[in-house]
Order: sequence, then C-alpha cells, then structure tokens
Amino acid sequence: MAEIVDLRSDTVTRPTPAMRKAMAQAEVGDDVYREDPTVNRLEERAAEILGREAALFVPSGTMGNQTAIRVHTDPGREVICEERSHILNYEMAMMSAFSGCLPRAVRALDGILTWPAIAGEIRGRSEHHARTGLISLENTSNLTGGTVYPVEVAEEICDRAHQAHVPVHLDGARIFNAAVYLGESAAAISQNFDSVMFCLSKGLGAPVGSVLVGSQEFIEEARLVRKMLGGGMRQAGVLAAAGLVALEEGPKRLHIDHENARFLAEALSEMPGIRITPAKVVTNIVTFDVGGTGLTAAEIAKRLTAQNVLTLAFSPTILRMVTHYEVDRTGCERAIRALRDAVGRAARQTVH
Ligand code: TLP
Repeated sequence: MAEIVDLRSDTVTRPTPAMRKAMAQAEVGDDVYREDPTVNRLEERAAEILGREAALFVPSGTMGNQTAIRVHTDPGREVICEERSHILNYEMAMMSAFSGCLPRAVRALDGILTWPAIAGEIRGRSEHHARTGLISLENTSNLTGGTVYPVEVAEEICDRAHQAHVPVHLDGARIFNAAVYLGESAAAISQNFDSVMFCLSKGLGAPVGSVLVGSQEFIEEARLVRKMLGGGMRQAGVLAAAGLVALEEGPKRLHIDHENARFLAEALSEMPGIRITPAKVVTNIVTFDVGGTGLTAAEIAKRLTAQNVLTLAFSPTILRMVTHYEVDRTGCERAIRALRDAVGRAARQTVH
C-alpha cells in the first residue's frame, strides 16, 4: 500500500527527531509557579523574535486568540473580523460564550481587510449600538487560501484603529509563512499590533502549542485568563522544548512548502471543472473550487482518501490542500495523479 500523503493540514506534522531529543532532555518545573526553565526560555525567545516585551505559551491557537479577545474587550462589545476568519468560524463561538462579544463580520477580497472596509464599521459610545472593542486580522488568511496582508495595509489598519482607541489583535497562526513570502521578519510585519498569536504546531512542526505576545501588562492579564481556561500546564517544558526547536528551525524551510503549494496549484488549474488562480497561492495553503466537476468536495475527498491522499472539504465546493515538511514533491505528484483520476472519472461519467 502506498504511503499516505496527508494534505489535510500542516497541523498533522509530527515532531522531528531533533524535537523528540529536546523533549526527552528538557529541564522542567511547575509552570504555574513560573518554575519551568524550558517554558521560560521559549517565552523569552518568542518575545525576542517577535520584538515584544513578553510572551505566554498556550496549548493551542484557539486558546491564544480567545485569551487575547478576553483581555482586550468587555462584554457587550463588537469584534471586527473578516467573514471567513478562524476566530469567527472555527473557535466554537467563544468570543460570545467566553468574552460576551458579538462578531462584526466584514467580507473582503481574498480575506484581506483594508482600513476603508473597516472604517464604517467602527462604533464608539452610543445609546443604541454596541461599541467596537477589538479588530482582529488573520495573517496568513486560512480559509481564503493562505493569502498575505501587504505590510502597509496592516499598518494603516493598526494606526487608524489606534487613533480611534481600538486595539488590534493578529491571529498570526501562520505568521512565519507570511514573513517568508514577504521577505520580512515576523517582528517587522506585526510590530503595530497590540497582541499577536502564532502557532508552533502548524508549519513549524511542533506537536503542541502556540504563543501569545504583547506588552508585559497584557501578558500578565493573559496569564490569568489562560488559567481560567484550564491552560496552566505544569511541567510543560517537554512541549516547550519541541516548540523551541520549531521556532529556531521551522521558518528556514517554509519556502519549500510554498513552492510545493504553487506546484499543486499550477497542476490543479489545468484540470477540468476546477477553479483556482495559481498566482494567488503564495504560501502553503491551496483552496480550490471543484463545483465544475459535477462532484462535491466531500465526494472528491472520499475518492482521494481511497488512494491514500488526504484533503479537507471546507464547503460543498471548496477543497483544501496544505503543504508541510512531511509532504515532498513526490507526494504532491501523487496527489495530482489521484485528483486527475477522481475528476477524470467524474467527467467520463457525465458524458455517458
Ligand atoms: N486551523 C486549523 C483548523 O482549525 C481549520 C487548520 O487545519 O488550518 N487561527 C488560524 C488561522 C488557524 O488556521 C487555526 C487552526 C487556529 C487559529 C487555531 O489553532 P489550534 O488548532 O491550535 O487551536
């Protein structure tokens, strides 16, 4: 049986031998007492790399984002975010359930919000409307195919929001992918945000964990919220050790994932019934519309699974493939052959 080509997500990456070694040798202590030297080292290093005062290790990106929302807002506020953002669609309505906020969703081309799109949605003190408590951007934007904020667009949003006394959070789950594409440092592309969450457990390859960064004061508050959510993790140094390897080594090879994603996109664009613009695939996420094949995304995913190629159906017509270090060029070629077969068969069935 052929090996599995798992393109469902970059979250499926398993720890590298270097990570496993670091985990086995990690010095640990009780992190709730701030006594885990490896967690402390990861937090110091993350703050340094992102150019911030402080950082907090959290078990997941979801906890990082929702902790930030809770710290930045009060109940009864609105959170401006893109219509397809992860905080709105994939985080169990936690901004409402936990922070008492309403999302104010704005749709933007390729998921990239601009200040003109946001400006009219900002609400101040009023006897009728909920006040805007936070703006949250996502870079890269997952559901729109790993698209990237131009630096000046994000900067304008942050500057203008601050003039309106509204904080801005960055869901930077894949900020290092964005940085690699832009040829800038992660610090440079996120310096104006009030807080940034990034994931160690996606393309960087760590088994578990994300980091929230910001000012000392913000992180002190976030530490309390993390505890409320049950995220005080005790001897978490075994996880932080893998996170440190991910942070130092992971970003160096992300350009390979981006090249493989573009390779997939080019091949997909030539298949009947599939719609994708390869030039828009600039990081490691490939989303494409399969509506023209006569099959649903779920049906295609099922056919691919039968050939040991795993993908994710995002909607009835949108299928997603994500590249990462456990899928090489040969794996991508196998995925293309399997998809050609699945779609080709559909086309033949339509003719008869
Ligand atoms: N994204 C996952 C799924 O939840 C969709 C994936 O496979 O892409 N922000 C963004 C932009 C994300 O893509 C994700 C995970 C998160 C936050 C949440 O991270 P975790 O899964 O660690 O809670």
